[in-house]
Amino acid sequence: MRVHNAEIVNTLNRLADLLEIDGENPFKIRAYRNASRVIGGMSHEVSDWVDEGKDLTDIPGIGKSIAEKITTIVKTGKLPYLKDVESHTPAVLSKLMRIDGLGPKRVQLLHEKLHIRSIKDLKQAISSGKIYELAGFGEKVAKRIQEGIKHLTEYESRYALNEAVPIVQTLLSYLKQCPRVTEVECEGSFRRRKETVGDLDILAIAVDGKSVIDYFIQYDEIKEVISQGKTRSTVRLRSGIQVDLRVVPAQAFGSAQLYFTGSKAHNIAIRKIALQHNLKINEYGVFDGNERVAGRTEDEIYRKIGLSYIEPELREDRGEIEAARDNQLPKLITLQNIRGDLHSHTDATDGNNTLAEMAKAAASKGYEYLAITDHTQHLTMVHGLDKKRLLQQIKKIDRLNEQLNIVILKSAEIDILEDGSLDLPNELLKELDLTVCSVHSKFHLSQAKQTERILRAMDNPYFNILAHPTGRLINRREAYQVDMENVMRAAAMRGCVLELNAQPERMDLSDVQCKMAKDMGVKLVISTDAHEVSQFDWMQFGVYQGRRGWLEASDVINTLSLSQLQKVLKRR
Ligand code: DGT
Ligand code: CA
Ligand code: CA
Ligand code: ZN
Repeated sequence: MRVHNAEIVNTLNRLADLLEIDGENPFKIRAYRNASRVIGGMSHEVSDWVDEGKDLTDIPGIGKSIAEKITTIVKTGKLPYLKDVESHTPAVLSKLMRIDGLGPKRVQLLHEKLHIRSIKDLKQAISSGKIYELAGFGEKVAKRIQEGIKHLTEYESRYALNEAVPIVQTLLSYLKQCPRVTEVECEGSFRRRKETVGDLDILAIAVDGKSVIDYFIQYDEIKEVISQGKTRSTVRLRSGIQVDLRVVPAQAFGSAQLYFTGSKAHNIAIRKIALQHNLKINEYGVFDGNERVAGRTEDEIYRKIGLSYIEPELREDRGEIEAARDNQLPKLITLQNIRGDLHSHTDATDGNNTLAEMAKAAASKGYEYLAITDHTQHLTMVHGLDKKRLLQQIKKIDRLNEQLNIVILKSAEIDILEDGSLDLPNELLKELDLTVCSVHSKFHLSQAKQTERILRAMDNPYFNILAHPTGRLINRREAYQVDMENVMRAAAMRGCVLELNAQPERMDLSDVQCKMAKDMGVKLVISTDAHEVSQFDWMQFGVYQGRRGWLEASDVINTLSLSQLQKVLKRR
């Protein structure tokens, strides 16, 4: 049995929710939430650390008591302390906490007075009007809860791609050990590299489906077998994610891949094209009347209907089919195209590694350059660099640059203040090789004001990169209100660059926004915003997102050589 980060995250979150409903000490609760967030964003598996005997308290945000609990979860798959808590506060209440409009106090009240234990109970209490008997539950609150329930079912139980990756890897390697399986792959939104995935769609080639299903349901990460047939089965894993497995013969693998990779919209569009060729496509093959004319590979299927091969990331029916017909598909960016990272932090501010450690790690990735972008001092970051410390860092970089086989670029992450000015004077900005500018405060300005703020900032000739341009945190914070089209137009005109931030919880720009930027001629940069060396690995996820946004190497400035990059950064 292997315990993945997603399972640890779920367990700690549930614990925090239930303790909050119990009215436990807020500091303790915050510590659990914080730990869960840190683990959710990690690029390596905590269970590997435990196996290697590493000290979990080395992970920032994880103290001794939580480290012990995590170790228990990893080693036993259980947490006795959570069981204790659940004995008086039912686990389902944690789900109710996710609903907008319901905090711990209200959930506690609902449970105690109305014995509500599920969303169904809650809906009933609203429709019967029982809920209005409780203090503080008026029509307005009830309405908000109803909206919240809708929102919950949209977002609930989607997993960040980085959480899904190790879950898929272990499952695939298990299935590959099944002697009857000749090929196995994960399709669906996972193969399309969506930023979040709902469930996993596994496809295996084998002649004898039943023996593969029998083998599959022995998998030790399975919590519950939901259905089990001769060639398909659905299960829920301990990490909470649902898995659909289908077994097909080799001759239909391509058509099954195409079907289960989706998206649904892409499939529907492909079928229409097939009909124009008097062919019928389904998950078993391409048929001319009753005769199967293709199906073994996706490539052969696309060609049969007059299209060139379409990469999974593009399959959303957003113009890829027309482009494939006209031989106009983009040559998508790959991780190998990336020559450096232009957003990273050190232990001089809120990072966990030294400047030299970060630079060496970037060099070992084969990068030509790395920009160090520690925060400058401002209202939200009291430990940010002031003028003196920034100048010291610049000197340190000069010395290191003589020793290392990577060029460290001098930079800083600079706040865009409410009035659109930058939080460092131009006399200091001119000492830097580039600037990374971002909104870290006043998220709630009106759209007009927020847009104006960013445009004013871009007017500064030292402004290079707009970092995490929407400010959203997936499942946690909505994007701030901004007229993105206006921002992109301004960026294109001024030669400013927009960042695609590869932190798993940020991933802004979205795929659609990446494509919009490309179409508007705005240059992008894919950056990890790494706060420790292992986070450089997030680059892969940024590249996936960029591929979904049709980006080619030429759209992204950190595919350039250093000298070409320096030209782009020279606005002045
Ligand atoms: P997810 O799981 O919500 O992240 O998204 P997907 O795209 O993985 O969707 P899922 O798991 O419901 O189905 C997997 C694929 O199966 C989907 O991408 C396309 C195909 N599919 C599912 N339902 C339909 C359908 O009603 N019509 C067609 N043409 N294809 C479907
Ligand atoms: Ca799926
Ligand atoms: Ca599915
Ligand atoms: Zn940053």
